[in-house]
Amino acid sequence: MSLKTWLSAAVLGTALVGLGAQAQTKWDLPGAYPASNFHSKNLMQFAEDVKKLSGGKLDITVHPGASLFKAPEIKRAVQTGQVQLGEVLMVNVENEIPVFGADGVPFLATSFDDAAKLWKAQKPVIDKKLAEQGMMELYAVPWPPQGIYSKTEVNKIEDLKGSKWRAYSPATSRIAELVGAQPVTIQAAELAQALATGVVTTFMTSGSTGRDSKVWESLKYFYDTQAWLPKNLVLLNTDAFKKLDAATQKALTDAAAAAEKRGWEASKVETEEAKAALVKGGMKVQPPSPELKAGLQKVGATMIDEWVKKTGADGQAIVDAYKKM
Ligand code: PCA
Repeated sequence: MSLKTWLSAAVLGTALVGLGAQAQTKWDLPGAYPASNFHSKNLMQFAEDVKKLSGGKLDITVHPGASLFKAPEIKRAVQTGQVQLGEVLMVNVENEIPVFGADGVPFLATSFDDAAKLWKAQKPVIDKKLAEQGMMELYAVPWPPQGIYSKTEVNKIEDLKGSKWRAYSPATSRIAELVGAQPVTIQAAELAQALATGVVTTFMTSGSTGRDSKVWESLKYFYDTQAWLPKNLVLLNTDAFKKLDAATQKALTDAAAAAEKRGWEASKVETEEAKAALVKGGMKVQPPSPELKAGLQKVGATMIDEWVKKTGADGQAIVDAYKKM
C-alpha cells in the first residue's frame, strides 16, 4: 500500500468511526416530472420508506421536475455514477436500446392489465440490457393511457395533417410522420411553454401530463384513444447498490416493491381524476370516432411491424411472451 493510499484509508476509517452508528449514505434521485405528479409523489414516498426501513442509514433526496437533469440525460447520469439512481421514461431510451420501446408501441397493450403483462414480458430483457451497462431496475409504473390532444376537432387521422405535433419519444415522432403532422420533440417539463407560444397544436400523452401542463389554457379537445401506457422506470447504478450492507439493500428493494404496487394503483386513480380535471378546465373529453380509431389502429399495425423488425430476436421474444400471457 502506498503512503497516500494508506493515509486516505486511515482518514476514511477515522471518519467512519467518528460517525459510529450514525453512518449514513446520501443519494440523489433525479426525476423529470413535476413534484405534484403522481409519479413524483410516489418517488418521495419511496424515499421516505427507504429511510424508515433502513433505520435512517440510506437517505435519498428526490429532485423532481427535471431540476437536476433533463429527462433525456437521467439514464446516463445513473450509468456514469453522477447519481446513484434516477427515474426515466422507458421509451426515451428506445433510440439507444430498442427493446425499451415496447410500451410505446400503439395498441400493443392498451389497458392496465395488459400493461402489467407486457411489463412481465419485457422485464427479463430489460434486466439483461441494464446489467450490460452496470445498472439494475428498482420499479416501473405506467402513465395513464395515451390520448390525442388538439386545438381543433379531430374526427379522422387526416385532420392531424400539417399540425404542429409535440413528440416525447421516437414512437410519438413516428406517429406524426405516419399521419403527416410535423413532429417536434419536447419533454413534459417544457410542454406548457410550447403550448403558450403556439409551437405545438396537437400531441398524444396521458390525461395526467395534460393536467400537469394545464393544457386547457391552449387546447380544446381530448380524444381518449387509450393507445398505450408508457412506463417510468427507476434505475439504479449496480456499484452503488453493492456498496450498501445487506440490510440496507433489502430496505431498498422492499421499498421499491411497495412503490411499484402503490404506483400502479395511483395511475388508475389518476386516469379518472385527470380526465375530470380536463373537463373542469373546459375541454371536450370524448372517445375517438370509429373512423379516427380505425385510422390510428392502422398506424399502430405499421408500427408493431417496424418495431419487431428493428428489435429483432429480443423484441420478438417480448411480443411472443406477452401474447402467451
Ligand atoms: N406523460 C409523459 C410521458 C407519457 C405521459 O403520459 C409526457 O407526456 O412526456
